[in-house]
Amino acid sequence: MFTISGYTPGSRRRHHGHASTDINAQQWEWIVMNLSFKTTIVGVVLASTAVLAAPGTASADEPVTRCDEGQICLYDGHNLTGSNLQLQSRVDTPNLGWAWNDRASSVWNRGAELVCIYTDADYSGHQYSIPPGAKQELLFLYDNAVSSLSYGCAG
Ligand SMILES: [Ca+2]
Repeated sequence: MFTISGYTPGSRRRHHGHASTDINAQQWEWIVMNLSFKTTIVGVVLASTAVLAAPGTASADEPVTRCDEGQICLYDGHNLTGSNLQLQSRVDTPNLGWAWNDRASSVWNRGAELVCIYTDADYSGHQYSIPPGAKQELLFLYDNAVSSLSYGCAG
């Protein structure tokens, strides 16, 4: 990465020795070490900047916990991990469809009202209500089982 043009260690310049500004082998080593030290520092600074920047910056390989305010989000994995599905909070969903039927393992209700999840389509089967703002783990009967969902639990 770092190159100093016009100078090569061990080249003929060193052997002439008449100019006091010539860089000897030891000095050259010091320069190289110093440069690589600085390079390392720059690398570390860049790395820590990247780590600090990560939480505020959505990137493609970040876990998908994203859920817009006002939405109801279903997650493929527990603890709001894996793929997610965002649903409009005021819309009832009688059937989650083939892609998300019996799939969710956690739910984040970012809507303003209670949300009910059901293990069968058309608001039947086991029912569980999730308060507004709650992040809900789906376990046992509810894990990989949710098939419909109603806003306000009126379904
Ligand atoms: Ca089901």
